[in-house]
Amino acid sequence: MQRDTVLIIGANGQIGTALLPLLQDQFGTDNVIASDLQKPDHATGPFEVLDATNPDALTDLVRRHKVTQIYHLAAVLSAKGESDPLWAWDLNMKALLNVLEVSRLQQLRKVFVPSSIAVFGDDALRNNTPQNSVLKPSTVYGISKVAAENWLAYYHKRYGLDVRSLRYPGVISYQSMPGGGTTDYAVAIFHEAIQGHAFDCFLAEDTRLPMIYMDDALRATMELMNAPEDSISVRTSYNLAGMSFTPAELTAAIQRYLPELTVNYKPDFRQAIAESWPMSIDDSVARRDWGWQPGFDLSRMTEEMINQLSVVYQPA
Ligand code: AKB
Repeated sequence: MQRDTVLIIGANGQIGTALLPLLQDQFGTDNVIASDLQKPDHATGPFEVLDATNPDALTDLVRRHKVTQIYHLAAVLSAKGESDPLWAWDLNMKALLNVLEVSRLQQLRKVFVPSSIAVFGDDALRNNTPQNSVLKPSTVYGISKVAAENWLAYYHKRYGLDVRSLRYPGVISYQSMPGGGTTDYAVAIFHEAIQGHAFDCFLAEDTRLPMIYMDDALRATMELMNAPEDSISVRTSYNLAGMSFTPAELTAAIQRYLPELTVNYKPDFRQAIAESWPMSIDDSVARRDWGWQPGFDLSRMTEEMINQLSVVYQPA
């Protein structure tokens, strides 16, 4: 059996931080190279400072460590991207094309590149959004993910590169904060609630969005990456669903544990982004192809977040 060496690009981000220990369990700590723009204070296992937009640096790293798989998690997200669209496009596309080209040239075995519900926009059904929908995104992040999905399919078809992808909904986790997304409110509210603070929500109370708990997002990622190659029928990106809720429903779920929580609704520019996205996702193709089943609904996720963050914010 071939021994894999895995590279995570964007290891300091919300998903990278939580995925690293799982990949270390599967492949062995020394066989997982974490990389990002800065070395964190407490790196567990090998870490490389990497700017993924630099093709020579990426090639050198892949060769030195004999990397066989890449998880490319670095991207500018939906809300942040809108502050400088050309910068976001440039960064997202440069890093993606470097990853694909280096993976092709160095003959990597597998590559994971996430996509997002941000690929959908006007003209897609907002309820139970189907796998094959019209993709007219409202943000530069969404445009870059639609382009990315098509590049993934192209590299698979033209070069046989085994590249796999999921359209993540908003990911909810306690391990680290997301940065620059439209779904970030659903993480930030827990941190404020647990500290006894009022929460200013940048979305209106009835804005329904698809979300997923980190454990489910990671399990989906591992299940997709470990699925037999011939079971993968989607080479753009799979729809993936966990749960769907509004800020008002999330507030009520948290208030079952922290009844004193108050929320002030102050919708800003992110409201229009959220309103262009699905309210719920049809992930039947992922269920059929590689057996996807979510494990966390709103109440189980809320209980888990409160339990985990109670430990993080425990008084010393
Ligand atoms: C964002 O809000 O931009 C991300 C996403 C849904 O991809 N969390």
